[in-house]
Amino acid sequence: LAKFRWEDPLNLESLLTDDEVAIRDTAHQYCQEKLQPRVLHGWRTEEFDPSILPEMGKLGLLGPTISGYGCAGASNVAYGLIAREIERVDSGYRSMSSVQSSLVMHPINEFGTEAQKEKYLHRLAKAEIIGAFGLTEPNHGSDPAGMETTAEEVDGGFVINGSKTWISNAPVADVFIIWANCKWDNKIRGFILEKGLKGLTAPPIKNKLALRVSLTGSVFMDSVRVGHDALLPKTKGLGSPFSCLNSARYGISWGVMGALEDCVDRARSYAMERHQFKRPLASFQLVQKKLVDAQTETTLGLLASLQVGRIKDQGKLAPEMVSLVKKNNCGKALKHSRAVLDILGGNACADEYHVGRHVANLQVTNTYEGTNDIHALILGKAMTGIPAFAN
Ligand code: TGC
Ligand code: FAD
Repeated sequence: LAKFRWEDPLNLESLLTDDEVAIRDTAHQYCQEKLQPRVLHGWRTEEFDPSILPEMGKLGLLGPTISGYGCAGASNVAYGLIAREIERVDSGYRSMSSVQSSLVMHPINEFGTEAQKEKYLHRLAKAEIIGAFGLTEPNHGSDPAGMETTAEEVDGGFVINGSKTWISNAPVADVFIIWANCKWDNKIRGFILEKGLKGLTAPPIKNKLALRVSLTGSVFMDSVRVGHDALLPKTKGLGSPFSCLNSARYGISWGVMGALEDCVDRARSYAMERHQFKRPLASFQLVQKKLVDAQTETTLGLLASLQVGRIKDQGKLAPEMVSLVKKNNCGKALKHSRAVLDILGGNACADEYHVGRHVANLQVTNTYEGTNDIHALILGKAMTGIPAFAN
């Protein structure tokens, strides 16, 4: 009989290519050796560490699925494995890197001109410049179709007016992918705005209860003038930002499983060492059940994301597949990280034990890029043909 390995119960490892294993190992080593020692300082201070994204860029971890422009041209599964390793340390680190890769580099690669790709992609891949993605607005989160940000065509280019909120990386961004309703045909398009433009400001949102190692901000655009070359010409309609979300949501589905794996590892070790009633906590049935339930969901969630990644690599992805794994994995990560946190007893309250930090982060991952309930409605529409969110 084969030996059961609780760390990888259904042998996910056997389903990865050699290249994917190598990329995963590079990411794992970097994250454990370089990121993990910095996470508590970042969490306690909310200070942005400007060396982190360039370090990731040096290892080829940014925009890894893009071919050319200094990017690795790796598989979507490799991208997922990277997200899992980064989020094993902290969702905020994964957030700053996945915005750069999926929400800034991806739209430029997908919807940009050759000149835009040449101008931005190399530098984004090395994180010489940092990007942000502005879709959410103060009055329009789950319902971006109602956005109030506008673009008006004027002599020599466009004028952009509006505001965005809860935008990852915004306070340190050099480039902003901003989605705006174009006044001339009422269609939503993407624009590349550069830091320093007159009328563009991006103040931070401080004192967050989660994702404290990554910066989040608002973006205000008061008659910001840009040239015609700021338009991402292949964007047209809400499907364009949503197609970027397909990529980012897919990455999150892997990432949150990494965070849950870290919670399980830590809670299990704690339960093995800590004694009550003259026995290790790990000997109590209720404790074992919490660990097993969490590890089961991690195993199933990772295999589901692997299958979605393979389908994505074959170019046969339906967006609803991404909704399924984003919804399931984020919801399960939140629920089971919360359950295994109980194993730490009073120490759950101490940030050195790390699990509580993951739990706080996982509330946000279950919310951004479409809340758990919004993904239920996307899947409900697919099952019934009836859109529950539409008028
Ligand atoms: P709906 O009528 O369903 O669709 C409008 C057009 O878009 C197309 N479409 C998609 N295309 C590609 N991929 C997808 N996933 C797509 N979903 C829809 C659709 O075919 C249609 O095309 P067309 O040609 O017919 O016009 O639009 P709706 O307004 O009814 O949408 C409803 C809903 C709920 C699905 C949508 O609004 C939604 O997904 N809301 C959630 C919003 C969201 O996810 N925001 C994320 C902001 S970014 C973020 O959170 C980054 S955090 C990053 C980090 O820090 O890691
Ligand atoms: P709302 O849309 O107001 O929803 C509030 C509640 O109502 C939710 O529970 C929701 O599920 C529910 N609800 C809404 N509509 C329905 C319905 N039809 N049926 C049933 N329930 C419904 N956005 C970006 O564009 N770029 C970023 O980089 C980015 N980064 C973020 C980083 C952080 C730390 C956070 C917290 C958010 C970020 N966001 C970003 C925004 C995020 O995508 C939104 O917060 C999210 O989409 C939800 O929108 P909302 O906050 O306006 O909530």
